[in-house]
Amino acid sequence: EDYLVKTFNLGFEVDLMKGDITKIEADAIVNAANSYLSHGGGVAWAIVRRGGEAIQRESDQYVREHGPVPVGEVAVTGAGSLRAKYVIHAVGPRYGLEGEDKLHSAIRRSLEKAEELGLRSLALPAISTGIYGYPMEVCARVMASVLRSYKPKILEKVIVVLYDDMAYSTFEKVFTREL
Ligand code: AR6
Repeated sequence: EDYLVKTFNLGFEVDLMKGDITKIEADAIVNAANSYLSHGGGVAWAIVRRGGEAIQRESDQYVREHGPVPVGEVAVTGAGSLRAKYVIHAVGPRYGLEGEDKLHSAIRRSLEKAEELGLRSLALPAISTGIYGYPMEVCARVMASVLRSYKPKILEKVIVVLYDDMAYSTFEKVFTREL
């Protein structure tokens, strides 16, 4: 079961949770996507499995219309049958090929896009730390840095959702030190 584990107050609320992001109640959930929005593995696959194929179809249409999503950028689709209103597909960097600046950008653009959509709450996974190979500690540090410098307009709550104990304890350690 999902349960709230730790809250940080930065003027807006940051919750660290351990669990499955597809089950989180938030206005949007962020997906760790690739540039082609081809949701074949990891959290992307879990989102389509639970939210339905409409998310993949909308993603395919997005890429046909706009071309591939650049690394460090985001694209938005509906959320199918998920509880969220939108999925914000963030394309993170591949470890060794693209740098931390792109991870910073993918996270920051996700927050900005949520605000453009008029949303109050957003759930974020540990982008780039699965198939794309980034160390959990690096992702935690980059996410802390984005959140620390972020000045929200209407966004009230960011829920960072970690899939396992190792990921959770790494984020807790880094966020406690840096937030
Ligand atoms: N809820 C929360 N976190 C999850 C879940 C879940 N249901 N499932 C996995 N994670 P990854 P990437 C964690 O591989 O590294 C896909 O094929 C996982 O443990 O999903 O950015 C895309 O289509 C890890 O810590 O994303 C791209 O091709 C984190 O989510 C590529 O993978 C991210 O792992 C993107 O790779």
